[in-house]
Amino acid sequence: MELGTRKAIAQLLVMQPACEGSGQKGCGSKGGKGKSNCGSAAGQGDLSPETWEKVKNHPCYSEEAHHHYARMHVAVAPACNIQCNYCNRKYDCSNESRPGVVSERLTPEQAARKVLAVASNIPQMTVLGIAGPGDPLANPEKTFKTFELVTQTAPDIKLCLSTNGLMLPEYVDRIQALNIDHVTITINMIDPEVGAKIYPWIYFNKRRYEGVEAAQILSDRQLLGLEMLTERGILCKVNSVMIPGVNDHHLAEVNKAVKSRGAFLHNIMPLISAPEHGTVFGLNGMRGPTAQELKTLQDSCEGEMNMMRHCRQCRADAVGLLGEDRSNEFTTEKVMEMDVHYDLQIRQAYQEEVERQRAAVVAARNEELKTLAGTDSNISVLIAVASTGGGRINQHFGHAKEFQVYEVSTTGVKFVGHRRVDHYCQGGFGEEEGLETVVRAITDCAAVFISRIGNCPREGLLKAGIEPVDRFALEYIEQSALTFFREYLERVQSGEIEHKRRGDADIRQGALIST
Ligand code: CLF
Ligand code: SF4
Repeated sequence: MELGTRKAIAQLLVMQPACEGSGQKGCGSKGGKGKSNCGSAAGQGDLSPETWEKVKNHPCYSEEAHHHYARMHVAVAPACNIQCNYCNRKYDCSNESRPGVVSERLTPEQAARKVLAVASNIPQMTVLGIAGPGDPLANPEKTFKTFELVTQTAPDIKLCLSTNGLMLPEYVDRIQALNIDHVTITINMIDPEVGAKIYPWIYFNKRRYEGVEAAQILSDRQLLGLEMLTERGILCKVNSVMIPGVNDHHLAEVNKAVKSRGAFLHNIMPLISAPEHGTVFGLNGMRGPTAQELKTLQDSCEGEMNMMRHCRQCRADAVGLLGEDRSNEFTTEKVMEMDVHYDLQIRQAYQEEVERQRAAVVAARNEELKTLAGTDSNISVLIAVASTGGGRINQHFGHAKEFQVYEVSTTGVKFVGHRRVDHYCQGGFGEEEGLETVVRAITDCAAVFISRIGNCPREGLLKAGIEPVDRFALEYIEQSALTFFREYLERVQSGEIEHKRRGDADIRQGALIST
């Protein structure tokens, strides 16, 4: 490697401390054949080498990868061919993060330049997704043109598509021809009676359909599209929005149906619903699930296939690691002025370094896990963690915009979700009200791991029965969680503390702020 390249990597690693390792078990299953275990040392588990190659640096398809690798979306697809009662694409706000929300719509040419600009600045950006703000396959020419341009100029970037599935059967061949290896279909029902409560209409074959008839057509097309993709070896993820009182009890059936058709991963996400979003569900006061309701459903489906639990319900123009949004750094105006220098060698060298560190973290976790071998206990605890990425506990309590939540037991440590919060520190001062929202978001956790914390929030958390832990600052999350858990069991055994079942937590919606 040339000296210049080495210098560039060193510089990037200093600029991007998030590229440090993690030891989380990967998610996913064998392409086309349902559940498998990705819990081996490097996260590969029993995936075939070909499948592993596809998922290892995709932040959505591998939970482990999401600590290290970033994705970006380009908003080239404004139109949609169906209406979902949880969607309103008119609303935009820089403080808002949810699917369908964007600040700028791009042409394919603008999008391709933006991809190069991001790839030059964020070498761990490995995936380009088109996810809206409407439906990519209701805008097929813009969508496929964008993918074509990116394939020509940045061939190492994985292509990813997210669709409602209505037009999917028509485009499966084109998707395959363009090497789009990852497709997400949002499937909220397989029963059209349930579907009629979610979709007021669809527009198909130059005709508008409503009610049960519309839902039946949509469901048939979604399942057909899924089958066609998996037959061709394309990895499919199914997203489902959990809508309490509408499809919450039905999603286990959806899970079985998509598994039997070869879906790789199922992502059950909470409904985002508030009156100010102007959606039908929001205006009708439909609530989203609580944290425990969501986890219970995900846990119940996990026996059927692997569940994605790290989804951040991104904007259609999101940029960065999941859980951060750097889209403001890459507006069209800024991208046009940027000196774009896409260097494949630098990107590859950077990613090799990420892989080296990732493997080291997995090894550290596995070593720590050995200390629990032979321990017999049915206790499990949830732990909230403030992290900016890299699998490390590296964020000040007051700066956290979200907490990652892990469940620890004698069998190991697993990522179970994230909780968005308002910054506790506003303008350098802690907010009493801010602490209350944090406590509500992580009240089901026994401890919160942070790199630092002030005295006021420390006392407030202790009062709420949540132990603030800063002694693992900058250490690996999973290794630290296992150490904490081993000591927790010892403290319970000695009578120093009492293990209690904790309450349910709020899922805070739409508070991710662009930086
Ligand atoms: Fe984007 Fe979706 Fe591809 Fe990921 S997002 S198109 S698969 S690159 Fe990921 Fe964002 Fe969740 Fe989507 S966290 S909303 S699952
Ligand atoms: Fe909105 Fe997507 Fe539903 Fe279309 S398919 S209405 S863009 S959520």
